Amino acid sequence: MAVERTLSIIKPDATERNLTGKINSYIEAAGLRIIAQKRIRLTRDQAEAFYGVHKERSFFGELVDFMVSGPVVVQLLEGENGIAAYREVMGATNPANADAGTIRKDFAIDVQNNSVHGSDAPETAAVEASFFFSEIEIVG
Ligand code: RTP
Ligand code: MG
Repeated sequence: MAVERTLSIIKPDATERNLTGKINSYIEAAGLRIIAQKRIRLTRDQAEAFYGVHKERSFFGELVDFMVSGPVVVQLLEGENGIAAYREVMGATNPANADAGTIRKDFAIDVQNNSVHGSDAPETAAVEASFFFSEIEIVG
């Protein structure tokens, strides 16, 4: 196993309900370290670019509307097998299918308002990290 970094976003449904600290406690309990973090408001261009891989999907417009609807907290996480470790504690995309004890099971509202994003592979993690953070913002 290798130490990996992964990009996390605490989504608008969660910041709206003041859940940042609770979600961070799940992240840290999973053995991941928050090595960079900031609260921002995504522009429509940024949200469209970030989720560009989904632009042909039926839910793309709604997804972008949701991601710009309020503040988000973007974070860089680091830990052993970090990408998979975070996906595991996030739980399934649809909270109805998420395992007990996961962030989405405990906090998500529905398949769209699902509280967190996590990178899905080393290549996307690197691209997503540099989308939001410069080297001087990261203290590993
Ligand atoms: P994410 O990229 O945010 O970490 O989520 P994911 O990998 O678990 O799911 P993905 O398939 O990449 O979908 C990205 C986000 O789009 C919204 N979504 N809405 N209405 C729908 O059927 C639907 N499906 C997905 C969710 O916010 C999902 O996390
Ligand atoms: Mg995804």
